[in-house]
Order: sequence, then C-alpha cells, then structure tokens
Amino acid sequence: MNEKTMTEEQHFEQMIAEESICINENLVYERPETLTDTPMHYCPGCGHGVAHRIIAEVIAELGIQDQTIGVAPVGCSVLAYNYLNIDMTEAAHGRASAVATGIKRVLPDKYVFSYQGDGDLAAIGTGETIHTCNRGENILIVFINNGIYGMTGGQMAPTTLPGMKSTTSPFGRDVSVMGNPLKITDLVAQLPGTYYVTRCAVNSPVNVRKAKAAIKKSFEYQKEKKGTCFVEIVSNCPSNWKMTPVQANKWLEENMLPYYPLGDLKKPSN
Ligand SMILES: Cc1ncc(C[n+]2csc(CCOP(=O)(O)OP(=O)(O)O)c2C)c(N)n1
Ligand code: SF4
Repeated sequence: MNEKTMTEEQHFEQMIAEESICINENLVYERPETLTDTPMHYCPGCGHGVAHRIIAEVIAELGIQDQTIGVAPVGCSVLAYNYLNIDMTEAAHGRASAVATGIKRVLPDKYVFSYQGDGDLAAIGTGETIHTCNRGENILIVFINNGIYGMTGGQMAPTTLPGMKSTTSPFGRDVSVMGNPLKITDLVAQLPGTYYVTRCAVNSPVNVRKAKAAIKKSFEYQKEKKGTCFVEIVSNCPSNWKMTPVQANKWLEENMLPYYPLGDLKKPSN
C-alpha cells in the first residue's frame, strides 16, 4: 500500500511503527538518556534530584554524553554515579575538584565536572577548591549549598546561616562563637583562574531554568578552554531542616537567598 491509498488511520499507524512520531502527543517531559532508570535515594523534595536532572538534560542537549566525565563527592550525592548515565568516578571527601583536575589534564578533550555539597567543597575540601579555581583548571564545579551537612545528620556546615539551627548549633549558629558563614563562591570569584562564577537555586521553576542555563554555558566555556566555571546551586534539605518540601523551598527563598543572593559573581566580558 502506498501513502496515497492509505486511510488517515493507516498512515498514523505506520508513522508510529516507524517511530517517526511520538505515541503520546501531549508528552512534555521525559527522562533523558543521560539519566539512568533508577529511583533516586534522595528524600522527597530534595534539591539534589533536580540538580542531577538539569545536568543530565544539558549533557543530552549538547550531545556530549560520551565525552563527559563527572566526579561524585562524599555526602548525600555520593551515589550520583548511579543516576547520571555518563562516565563517573568517586572522590574522597572534599577532593573532587583535585580528582577532576587530574582527569581533565589527562583527557583534555573531555568535559569534566565535579559535583559537591557545601561540607564537601567548603569545609574539608576548601584547600582543593581554592587551588583548583586559582589555577584556573578548565573544569566545571557544581556546588550544592543546602546550608547543612545532610548525609551525616544535619551538623553545622560552613554555609549554615547565622541563627540557623543544626544538630551542632541547636540554639542557632552564634557567629561570635561559631564564626561567620563562608561565602566561598564570592571568594573564588576573586581568583584569577575562574572565568564564570554564578549563584543559582532550584527552589522554583524559573530558578531551575536559570540554573540549567548556567550549567550549559559552563560546558560551552569549557569547550573554549576558558578556565574554571563555578556554579553554586542554593538547595534545600527538607529532612534536616525538619520541614516539608514546600516549607523548605519557602524557607530557602526567605532566608537563604537574602544571604546568598542569586546572579553572576563573575561574568565573562565577551
Ligand atoms: C574524610 C571524611 N571526613 C568526614 C566524613 C563524614 N562525612 C560524610 S558526608 C559529610 C558531610 C556532607 O555534607 P555536604 O557536603 O554538605 O553534602 P550533603 O550531604 O548536604 O549533600 C561528612 C562530614 C567522611 N565521609 N570522610
Ligand atoms: S538528607 Fe537532606 S540533602 Fe540529603 S537527601 Fe535528604 S533532603 Fe537531600
């Protein structure tokens, strides 16, 4: 039967058989091939899952699945390699940017990124973070700032807000005793090796879209060998903040964002 003699219905069936159209005409959302078909272990509403998703979408959209290598941290996202369907390795706590440095130097044509929480990146890994950025390693560092040590039960992190309760600051962070929160993103923006430094969030659809755009730009800059790109993603930890996901995102907006304002901290001039 040729196309001219087919009924509309037969033509439609043939298109489905040839997979030239999608069976669900209303499909607006599907799992990119860069995410494995694995249920994530994250608590309901946790920002880690959203951050994984946007990284995966960017890698799929840029068509660099076979050319990308990720470095997972120690922290709640220790199993990131189970979810991102790309080459990934694990680093000891805090050392992800050093491991990413090694990978990028050996395989300079690969797209390399580290994915790190605030305890990982801004406490135990402070030295690696600063020196990686100062050297201007041509990698992307994704920094998930949820203001707390999530995996180990909610201890105070360098990013914990003044007055914020954690298991090790049960009456709230007293800066006169416990020191000030460390705005490490502001710090690395001052270093000559960083090319693009920005702060995003994943608490609302518009912020998720902006965070995705920042990650995409960073991979594009990496292709142009511009130096270190650093994307902070202000995230939540409903479990250790002891809130529902909705409360956590509201709290993030009202408390985290005034302290960690969103936007570019270092923007390429061209
Ligand atoms: C060398 C070493 N020190 C301490 C720990 C314990 N530890 C595991 S995860 C973690 C904190 C992780 O917090 P963060 O990086 O903020 O990530 P989150 O879990 O909040 O995503 C700590 C202290 C460890 N695994 N290894
Ligand atoms: S403990 Fe916090 S950071 Fe960890 S998965 Fe649960 S909500 Fe996410």
